[in-house]
Amino acid sequence: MAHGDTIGGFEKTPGWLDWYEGPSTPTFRLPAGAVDAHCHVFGPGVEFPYAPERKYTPCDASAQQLFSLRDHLGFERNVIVQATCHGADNRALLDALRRSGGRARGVATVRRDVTEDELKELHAAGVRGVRFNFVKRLVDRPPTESLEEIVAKIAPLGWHVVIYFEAEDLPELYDFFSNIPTDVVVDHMGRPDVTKSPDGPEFALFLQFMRGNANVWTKVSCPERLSVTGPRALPEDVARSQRLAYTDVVPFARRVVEEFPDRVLWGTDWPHPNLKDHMPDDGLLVDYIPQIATTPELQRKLLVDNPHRLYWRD
Ligand code: 0GY
Repeated sequence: MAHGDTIGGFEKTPGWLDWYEGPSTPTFRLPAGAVDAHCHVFGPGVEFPYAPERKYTPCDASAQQLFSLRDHLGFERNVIVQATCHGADNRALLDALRRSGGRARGVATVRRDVTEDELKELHAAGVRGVRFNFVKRLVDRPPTESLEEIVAKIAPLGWHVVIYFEAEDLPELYDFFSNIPTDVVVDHMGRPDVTKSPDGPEFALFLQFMRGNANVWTKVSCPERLSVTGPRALPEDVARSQRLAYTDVVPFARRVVEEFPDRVLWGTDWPHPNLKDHMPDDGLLVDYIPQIATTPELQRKLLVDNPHRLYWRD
């Protein structure tokens, strides 16, 4: 079903896949206090227009719809990340944070000229970080000096920087990232190419980046985005009965969870922007978690302790 094709005068990017309605109930029971630490709101466009500089136009995905999903899956809280389709206009994000009753924190996008008062307003609403995006299909990359200026402005607030990049770009960005003085959170393990070996040089560089920088965390999220075999790597009856999906991503995420148990986060990535071949059942995504965090202790750190430490420390 389409979620508001042209409401507010916005027409979705051709081929856009809408989020999955009626997700299944996960078999895995999330621990009390679990946080979905990577998700977005889109619009609604009629209320919160999409940014003129956006590279895609999504379907609407409102705060209320996000909170319904949270409750259905068994999460208690969300970290809502500003999506590039809203540029540096954080109004939809702030509205969602205010509606959450303290159960959501946010990561915003700001420009170099952001003022102290604007940052204070974002902080009061629940923002605790900014996102720097280096994925070329999503944004035109801003100059490094502007990012350094932003870091200097947000560091005194105790915020962190979320970075999103493709694995092939890490060598070029490695030194810049290593010099960020705040905590740094890498989206989706730096997007490894999972057709390559988790023991190969590309993923080794990412692991080295985390080993060498104790301030770097990562989200072990988005198997649906990284997977090549997709949700049905196993024979369909086995996959369905055991609710195993995206198994080709497991060796990467499990390695990271086990080596850095105190610096990992997990999120659904709802409403899953820009997926091309399938839209995940968010219930099945939750059932991916015990494949990569295999003990109750690792699960508690990933889903409860770590996100609380980073986002609800004040
Ligand atoms: C994600 C991934 C994507 C998009 C965005 O802000 C965004 O537009 O993050 C993507 O297309 O890979 O993490 O949501």
